[in-house]
Amino acid sequence: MTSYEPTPEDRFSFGLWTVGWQGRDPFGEATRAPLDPVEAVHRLAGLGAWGITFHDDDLIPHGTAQAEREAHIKRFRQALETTGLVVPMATTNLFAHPVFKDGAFTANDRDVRRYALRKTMRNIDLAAELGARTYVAWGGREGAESGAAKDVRAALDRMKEAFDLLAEYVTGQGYDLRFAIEPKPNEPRGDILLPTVGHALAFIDRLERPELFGVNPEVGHEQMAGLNYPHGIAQAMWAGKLIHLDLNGQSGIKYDQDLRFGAGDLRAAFWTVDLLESGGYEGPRHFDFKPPRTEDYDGVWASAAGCMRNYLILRERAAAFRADPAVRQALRDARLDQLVQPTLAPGETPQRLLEDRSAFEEFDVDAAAARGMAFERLDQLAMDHLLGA
Ligand code: 3MF
Ligand code: MG
Ligand code: MG
Repeated sequence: MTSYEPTPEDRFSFGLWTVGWQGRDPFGEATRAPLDPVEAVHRLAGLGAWGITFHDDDLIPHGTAQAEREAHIKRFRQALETTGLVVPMATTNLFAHPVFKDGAFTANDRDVRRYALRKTMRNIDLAAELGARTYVAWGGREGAESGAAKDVRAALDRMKEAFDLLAEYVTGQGYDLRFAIEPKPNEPRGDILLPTVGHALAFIDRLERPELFGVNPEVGHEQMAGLNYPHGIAQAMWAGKLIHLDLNGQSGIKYDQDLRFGAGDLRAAFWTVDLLESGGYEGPRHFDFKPPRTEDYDGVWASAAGCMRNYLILRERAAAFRADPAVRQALRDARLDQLVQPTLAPGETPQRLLEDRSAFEEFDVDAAAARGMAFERLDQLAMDHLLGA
Protein backbone atom coordinates (compact mmCIF):
# COMPACT_ATOMS: atom_id res chain seq x y z
CA MET A 1 0.00 0.00 0.00
CA THR A 2 1.35 3.38 -0.92
CA SER A 3 0.68 6.10 1.62
CA TYR A 4 1.30 9.05 -0.74
CA GLU A 5 3.19 10.72 2.12
CA PRO A 6 5.81 13.06 0.64
CA THR A 7 9.40 12.86 1.92
CA PRO A 8 12.42 15.09 1.21
CA GLU A 9 13.68 12.41 -1.25
CA ASP A 10 10.77 13.37 -3.53
CA ARG A 11 12.36 16.84 -3.94
CA PHE A 12 9.12 18.81 -3.71
CA SER A 13 9.60 22.56 -3.45
CA PHE A 14 7.23 25.52 -3.21
CA GLY A 15 7.53 29.22 -3.95
CA LEU A 16 7.11 31.43 -0.91
CA TRP A 17 4.75 33.49 -3.07
CA THR A 18 2.43 30.49 -3.65
CA VAL A 19 1.27 29.60 -0.14
CA GLY A 20 1.88 33.27 0.72
CA TRP A 21 -0.52 34.57 -1.95
CA GLN A 22 -3.10 36.67 -0.15
CA GLY A 23 -5.73 36.34 -2.85
CA ARG A 24 -5.51 39.81 -4.38
CA ASP A 25 -6.77 39.66 -7.98
CA PRO A 26 -7.69 42.30 -10.58
CA PHE A 27 -11.25 42.42 -9.20
CA GLY A 28 -10.83 42.01 -5.48
CA GLU A 29 -8.80 42.70 -2.39
CA ALA A 30 -6.82 40.21 -0.34
CA THR A 31 -8.85 37.50 1.37
CA ARG A 32 -6.02 36.27 3.61
CA ALA A 33 -3.63 37.92 6.07
CA PRO A 34 0.09 38.03 5.18
CA LEU A 35 2.04 34.83 5.85
CA ASP A 36 5.31 35.03 7.77
CA PRO A 37 8.06 33.35 5.65
CA VAL A 38 9.27 31.58 8.80
CA GLU A 39 5.84 30.02 9.26
CA ALA A 40 5.79 29.00 5.60
CA VAL A 41 9.10 27.17 6.11
CA HIS A 42 7.80 25.32 9.17
CA ARG A 43 4.44 24.41 7.63
CA LEU A 44 5.93 23.20 4.34
CA ALA A 45 8.54 21.13 6.16
CA GLY A 46 5.74 19.64 8.26
CA LEU A 47 3.90 18.63 5.09
CA GLY A 48 6.97 16.78 3.78
CA ALA A 49 8.33 19.33 1.32
CA TRP A 50 12.07 19.47 0.64
CA GLY A 51 12.63 23.03 -0.55
CA ILE A 52 11.38 26.59 -0.58
CA THR A 53 12.05 29.24 -3.22
CA PHE A 54 11.52 32.99 -3.20
CA HIS A 55 11.55 36.30 -5.02
CA ASP A 56 13.75 38.88 -3.29
CA ASP A 57 10.64 40.87 -2.29
CA ASP A 58 8.82 37.81 -0.88
CA LEU A 59 11.51 37.52 1.78
CA ILE A 60 12.53 41.12 2.24
CA PRO A 61 9.76 43.63 1.49
CA HIS A 62 10.72 46.21 -1.14
CA GLY A 63 12.38 49.26 0.38
CA THR A 64 13.57 47.56 3.60
CA ALA A 65 16.64 49.22 5.17
CA GLN A 66 19.92 47.27 5.24
CA ALA A 67 19.93 46.38 8.98
CA GLU A 68 16.35 45.17 8.81
CA ARG A 69 17.15 43.22 5.63
CA GLU A 70 19.83 41.29 7.52
CA ALA A 71 17.32 40.49 10.27
CA HIS A 72 14.82 39.05 7.75
CA ILE A 73 17.53 36.86 6.22
CA LYS A 74 18.73 35.69 9.63
CA ARG A 75 15.26 34.57 10.76
CA PHE A 76 14.67 32.77 7.49
CA ARG A 77 18.05 31.05 7.62
CA GLN A 78 17.34 29.91 11.19
CA ALA A 79 14.02 28.40 10.12
CA LEU A 80 15.82 26.55 7.30
CA GLU A 81 18.38 25.19 9.74
CA THR A 82 15.72 24.10 12.23
CA THR A 83 13.59 22.31 9.65
CA GLY A 84 16.23 21.09 7.17
CA LEU A 85 14.37 22.73 4.28
CA VAL A 86 16.69 23.83 1.45
CA VAL A 87 16.61 26.73 -1.03
CA PRO A 88 17.12 25.11 -4.45
CA MET A 89 16.14 28.20 -6.44
CA ALA A 90 15.62 31.95 -6.12
CA THR A 91 14.31 34.62 -8.48
CA THR A 92 13.80 38.38 -8.75
CA ASN A 93 10.56 40.30 -8.61
CA LEU A 94 10.85 42.45 -11.74
CA PHE A 95 7.11 42.91 -12.21
CA ALA A 96 5.27 44.19 -9.11
CA HIS A 97 6.69 47.67 -8.55
CA PRO A 98 5.26 50.36 -10.85
CA VAL A 99 8.80 51.16 -12.03
CA PHE A 100 8.63 47.90 -14.03
CA LYS A 101 5.36 48.79 -15.79
CA ASP A 102 7.15 48.65 -19.16
CA GLY A 103 9.46 45.78 -18.28
CA ALA A 104 12.83 45.39 -16.59
CA PHE A 105 15.66 44.06 -18.81
CA THR A 106 13.80 45.33 -21.90
CA ALA A 107 12.14 48.48 -20.54
CA ASN A 108 12.41 51.33 -23.00
CA ASP A 109 13.77 53.46 -20.10
CA ARG A 110 17.50 52.78 -19.84
CA ASP A 111 17.59 53.78 -16.14
CA VAL A 112 14.98 51.14 -15.36
CA ARG A 113 17.06 48.49 -17.13
CA ARG A 114 20.15 49.40 -15.08
CA TYR A 115 18.11 49.30 -11.86
CA ALA A 116 16.68 45.90 -12.80
CA LEU A 117 20.17 44.50 -13.33
CA ARG A 118 21.35 45.78 -9.95
CA LYS A 119 18.25 44.40 -8.20
CA THR A 120 18.89 41.01 -9.80
CA MET A 121 22.63 40.97 -8.98
CA ARG A 122 21.87 41.78 -5.36
CA ASN A 123 19.47 38.86 -5.05
CA ILE A 124 21.84 36.53 -6.93
CA ASP A 125 24.33 37.16 -4.12
CA LEU A 126 21.68 36.12 -1.58
CA ALA A 127 20.66 33.09 -3.66
CA ALA A 128 24.29 31.89 -3.76
CA GLU A 129 24.67 32.56 -0.04
CA LEU A 130 21.63 30.37 0.71
CA GLY A 131 22.93 27.57 -1.51
CA ALA A 132 20.56 27.90 -4.50
CA ARG A 133 21.80 26.17 -7.69
CA THR A 134 19.18 27.65 -10.02
CA TYR A 135 18.23 31.26 -10.65
CA VAL A 136 14.88 31.64 -12.40
CA ALA A 137 14.13 34.57 -14.67
CA TRP A 138 10.51 35.21 -15.58
CA GLY A 139 10.06 38.35 -17.63
CA GLY A 140 6.39 38.95 -16.93
CA ARG A 141 6.53 42.65 -17.82
CA GLU A 142 8.88 42.24 -20.80
CA GLY A 143 6.39 42.80 -23.58
CA ALA A 144 3.77 45.17 -24.94
CA GLU A 145 0.10 45.86 -25.50
CA SER A 146 0.57 47.74 -28.76
CA GLY A 147 2.72 47.46 -31.88
CA ALA A 148 4.99 50.49 -32.07
CA ALA A 149 5.51 50.58 -28.30
CA LYS A 150 8.17 47.87 -28.44
CA ASP A 151 10.88 47.33 -31.02
CA VAL A 152 11.09 43.59 -30.44
CA ARG A 153 14.48 43.11 -32.10
CA ALA A 154 16.03 45.89 -30.01
CA ALA A 155 14.32 44.49 -26.91
CA LEU A 156 15.83 41.05 -27.59
CA ASP A 157 19.25 42.72 -27.93
CA ARG A 158 18.72 44.23 -24.47
CA MET A 159 17.48 40.90 -23.08
CA LYS A 160 20.62 39.19 -24.40
CA GLU A 161 22.78 42.00 -22.99
CA ALA A 162 21.19 41.49 -19.56
CA PHE A 163 21.63 37.72 -19.49
CA ASP A 164 25.19 37.92 -20.84
CA LEU A 165 26.06 40.36 -18.08
CA LEU A 166 24.43 38.21 -15.38
CA ALA A 167 26.26 35.11 -16.64
CA GLU A 168 29.54 37.04 -16.56
CA TYR A 169 28.76 38.18 -13.02
CA VAL A 170 27.97 34.66 -11.77
CA THR A 171 31.11 33.28 -13.42
CA GLY A 172 33.26 36.08 -11.99
CA GLN A 173 31.90 35.52 -8.50
CA GLY A 174 32.50 31.76 -8.81
CA TYR A 175 28.86 30.95 -8.01
CA ASP A 176 27.63 27.44 -8.81
CA LEU A 177 24.41 28.78 -10.30
CA ARG A 178 22.59 28.29 -13.59
CA PHE A 179 19.80 30.43 -14.99
CA ALA A 180 16.40 29.03 -15.95
CA ILE A 181 14.32 31.22 -18.25
CA GLU A 182 10.58 30.90 -17.65
CA PRO A 183 8.41 31.44 -20.74
CA LYS A 184 4.85 32.75 -20.63
CA PRO A 185 2.69 33.94 -23.54
CA ASN A 186 0.75 36.77 -21.86
CA GLU A 187 -0.43 38.07 -18.48
CA PRO A 188 0.36 40.56 -17.12
CA ARG A 189 1.52 42.04 -20.48
CA GLY A 190 -0.74 41.67 -23.51
CA ASP A 191 2.10 39.81 -25.22
CA ILE A 192 5.25 38.73 -23.41
CA LEU A 193 8.66 38.23 -25.06
CA LEU A 194 9.93 34.61 -25.07
CA PRO A 195 6.31 33.36 -24.97
CA THR A 196 6.95 29.59 -25.21
CA VAL A 197 9.56 26.95 -24.38
CA GLY A 198 10.60 26.94 -28.04
CA HIS A 199 11.20 30.71 -28.14
CA ALA A 200 13.27 30.49 -24.95
CA LEU A 201 15.39 27.59 -26.25
CA ALA A 202 16.15 29.47 -29.48
CA PHE A 203 17.04 32.61 -27.49
CA ILE A 204 19.45 30.71 -25.22
CA ASP A 205 21.42 29.57 -28.27
CA ARG A 206 22.23 33.22 -29.04
CA LEU A 207 23.75 33.93 -25.61
CA GLU A 208 27.50 34.13 -24.93
CA ARG A 209 27.44 31.38 -22.29
CA PRO A 210 24.51 29.14 -23.29
CA GLU A 211 25.82 26.36 -21.03
CA LEU A 212 24.78 28.44 -18.01
CA PHE A 213 21.15 28.60 -19.18
CA GLY A 214 18.16 26.32 -19.27
CA VAL A 215 14.40 26.72 -19.12
CA ASN A 216 11.79 26.68 -16.35
CA PRO A 217 8.58 25.66 -18.14
CA GLU A 218 5.28 26.08 -16.27
CA VAL A 219 2.29 23.82 -16.92
CA GLY A 220 -0.28 26.62 -17.08
CA HIS A 221 1.86 28.95 -19.17
CA GLU A 222 2.06 26.47 -22.06
CA GLN A 223 -1.59 25.44 -21.71
CA MET A 224 -2.79 29.07 -21.75
CA ALA A 225 -1.51 29.08 -25.33
CA GLY A 226 -3.13 25.72 -26.09
CA LEU A 227 0.26 23.99 -26.21
CA ASN A 228 1.13 20.49 -25.07
CA TYR A 229 3.16 20.79 -21.82
CA PRO A 230 4.67 17.28 -21.85
CA HIS A 231 5.79 17.89 -25.44
CA GLY A 232 7.34 21.21 -24.43
CA ILE A 233 9.34 19.76 -21.55
CA ALA A 234 10.30 16.76 -23.69
CA GLN A 235 11.91 19.11 -26.20
CA ALA A 236 13.68 20.93 -23.35
CA MET A 237 14.99 17.57 -22.08
CA TRP A 238 16.08 16.63 -25.59
CA ALA A 239 18.05 19.89 -25.72
CA GLY A 240 19.58 19.20 -22.28
CA LYS A 241 17.89 22.33 -20.97
CA LEU A 242 15.24 21.17 -18.49
CA ILE A 243 16.88 22.32 -15.26
CA HIS A 244 13.79 23.37 -13.30
CA LEU A 245 10.00 23.46 -13.75
CA ASP A 246 6.85 25.03 -12.35
CA LEU A 247 4.06 22.51 -11.76
CA ASN A 248 0.47 23.68 -11.45
CA GLY A 249 -2.94 23.20 -13.08
CA GLN A 250 -4.86 25.00 -15.81
CA SER A 251 -8.22 24.37 -17.49
CA GLY A 252 -7.70 25.25 -21.12
CA ILE A 253 -7.09 28.53 -22.90
CA LYS A 254 -8.13 31.23 -20.46
CA TYR A 255 -6.63 33.48 -17.78
CA ASP A 256 -3.68 32.17 -15.78
CA GLN A 257 -5.39 29.94 -13.22
CA ASP A 258 -2.45 28.61 -11.18
CA LEU A 259 -4.53 25.72 -9.85
CA ARG A 260 -2.87 23.12 -7.67
CA PHE A 261 -0.97 20.42 -9.56
CA GLY A 262 -3.33 17.72 -10.89
CA ALA A 263 -6.33 20.04 -11.12
CA GLY A 264 -7.21 21.23 -14.61
CA ASP A 265 -5.84 18.98 -17.35
CA LEU A 266 -5.37 15.71 -15.46
CA ARG A 267 -4.25 13.72 -18.50
CA ALA A 268 -1.47 16.24 -19.21
CA ALA A 269 -0.46 15.94 -15.53
CA PHE A 270 -0.26 12.14 -15.90
CA TRP A 271 1.97 12.36 -19.00
CA THR A 272 4.08 15.03 -17.31
CA VAL A 273 4.81 12.81 -14.31
CA ASP A 274 5.34 9.80 -16.58
CA LEU A 275 7.91 11.75 -18.59
CA LEU A 276 9.73 13.23 -15.60
CA GLU A 277 9.94 9.88 -13.82
CA SER A 278 10.82 7.72 -16.83
CA GLY A 279 12.93 10.35 -18.60
CA GLY A 280 15.60 10.81 -15.95
CA TYR A 281 14.69 14.33 -14.79
CA GLU A 282 16.60 14.92 -11.55
CA GLY A 283 15.72 18.53 -10.76
CA PRO A 284 13.27 19.84 -8.17
CA ARG A 285 9.54 19.16 -8.48
CA HIS A 286 8.61 22.77 -7.90
CA PHE A 287 5.03 23.92 -7.40
CA ASP A 288 4.02 27.38 -8.59
CA PHE A 289 0.29 27.56 -7.87
CA LYS A 290 -2.14 29.84 -6.08
CA PRO A 291 -4.43 28.41 -3.41
CA PRO A 292 -7.78 29.93 -4.50
CA ARG A 293 -8.86 33.09 -2.69
CA THR A 294 -11.90 31.21 -1.34
CA GLU A 295 -9.56 29.42 1.09
CA ASP A 296 -8.45 30.28 4.60
CA TYR A 297 -5.03 29.04 5.75
CA ASP A 298 -6.37 25.52 6.41
CA GLY A 299 -7.36 25.49 2.76
CA VAL A 300 -3.94 26.81 1.74
CA TRP A 301 -2.14 23.91 3.43
CA ALA A 302 -4.69 21.43 2.07
CA SER A 303 -4.01 22.83 -1.41
CA ALA A 304 -0.21 22.60 -0.98
CA ALA A 305 -0.51 19.03 0.34
CA GLY A 306 -2.77 18.23 -2.62
CA CYS A 307 -0.04 19.25 -5.12
CA MET A 308 2.35 16.69 -3.63
CA ARG A 309 -0.27 14.00 -3.12
CA ASN A 310 -1.43 14.26 -6.72
CA TYR A 311 2.16 14.02 -7.94
CA LEU A 312 2.73 10.87 -5.85
CA ILE A 313 -0.53 9.25 -6.99
CA LEU A 314 0.32 9.98 -10.61
CA ARG A 315 3.87 8.68 -10.10
CA GLU A 316 2.45 5.40 -8.85
CA ARG A 317 -0.05 5.19 -11.73
CA ALA A 318 2.59 6.02 -14.34
CA ALA A 319 4.94 3.37 -12.94
CA ALA A 320 2.13 0.78 -13.04
CA PHE A 321 1.36 1.78 -16.64
CA ARG A 322 4.99 1.31 -17.72
CA ALA A 323 5.28 -2.04 -15.86
CA ASP A 324 2.08 -3.58 -17.25
CA PRO A 325 2.85 -6.40 -19.77
CA ALA A 326 -0.28 -5.45 -21.74
CA VAL A 327 1.09 -1.92 -22.09
CA ARG A 328 4.48 -3.23 -23.23
CA GLN A 329 2.77 -5.25 -25.93
CA ALA A 330 0.57 -2.29 -26.88
CA LEU A 331 3.67 -0.11 -27.21
CA ARG A 332 5.18 -2.65 -29.61
CA ASP A 333 1.88 -2.84 -31.51
CA ALA A 334 1.98 0.93 -31.81
CA ARG A 335 5.56 0.56 -33.13
CA LEU A 336 7.26 2.71 -30.51
CA ASP A 337 10.15 0.25 -30.72
CA GLN A 338 10.59 1.28 -34.37
CA LEU A 339 10.59 4.99 -33.58
CA VAL A 340 13.79 4.66 -31.58
CA GLN A 341 15.54 2.95 -34.50
CA PRO A 342 17.48 5.28 -36.83
CA THR A 343 15.80 5.68 -40.20
CA LEU A 344 19.02 5.03 -42.07
CA ALA A 345 21.20 1.94 -41.65
CA PRO A 346 24.63 2.54 -40.04
CA GLY A 347 26.79 4.38 -42.55
CA GLU A 348 23.99 4.64 -45.12
CA THR A 349 24.44 7.63 -47.43
CA PRO A 350 21.84 9.59 -49.42
CA GLN A 351 23.10 7.76 -52.53
CA ARG A 352 22.57 4.33 -50.92
CA LEU A 353 19.04 5.37 -49.92
CA LEU A 354 18.37 6.37 -53.55
CA GLU A 355 19.55 2.93 -54.63
CA ASP A 356 17.24 1.09 -52.19
CA ARG A 357 14.29 0.17 -54.41
CA SER A 358 12.38 -1.28 -51.43
CA ALA A 359 12.22 2.22 -49.94
CA PHE A 360 10.37 3.70 -52.91
CA GLU A 361 9.92 1.94 -56.24
CA GLU A 362 8.85 -1.36 -54.65
CA PHE A 363 7.35 0.10 -51.47
CA ASP A 364 3.66 -0.78 -51.14
CA VAL A 365 2.37 2.65 -50.16
CA ASP A 366 -1.27 1.57 -50.04
CA ALA A 367 -0.57 -1.40 -47.78
CA ALA A 368 1.45 0.84 -45.42
CA ALA A 369 -1.30 3.46 -45.45
CA ALA A 370 -3.86 0.81 -44.50
CA ARG A 371 -1.94 -0.35 -41.41
CA GLY A 372 -3.66 0.78 -38.19
CA MET A 373 -1.46 2.35 -35.55
CA ALA A 374 -3.21 0.77 -32.53
CA PHE A 375 -2.96 4.02 -30.55
CA GLU A 376 -6.49 3.91 -29.17
CA ARG A 377 -5.95 0.64 -27.35
CA LEU A 378 -2.68 1.97 -25.92
CA ASP A 379 -4.35 5.19 -24.77
CA GLN A 380 -7.22 3.31 -23.17
CA LEU A 381 -4.71 1.27 -21.17
CA ALA A 382 -3.26 4.60 -20.00
CA MET A 383 -6.75 5.78 -19.03
CA ASP A 384 -7.39 2.56 -17.13
CA HIS A 385 -4.18 3.04 -15.16
CA LEU A 386 -4.81 6.75 -14.59
CA LEU A 387 -8.33 6.11 -13.35
CA GLY A 388 -7.33 3.05 -11.32
CA ALA A 389 -9.73 0.78 -13.19
C1 3MF B 1 3.84 33.99 -13.17
C2 3MF B 1 4.87 33.06 -12.68
C3 3MF B 1 5.92 33.65 -11.78
C4 3MF B 1 7.26 33.00 -11.87
C5 3MF B 1 8.23 33.55 -10.87
C6 3MF B 1 9.63 33.05 -11.07
C7 3MF B 1 5.09 34.78 -9.85
O1 3MF B 1 2.86 33.37 -13.90
O2 3MF B 1 4.81 31.89 -12.95
O3 3MF B 1 5.42 33.58 -10.46
O4 3MF B 1 7.20 31.62 -11.75
O5 3MF B 1 8.31 34.91 -10.97
O6 3MF B 1 9.81 31.80 -10.64
MG1 MG C 1 2.83 31.35 -13.58
MG1 MG D 1 6.01 30.26 -12.59
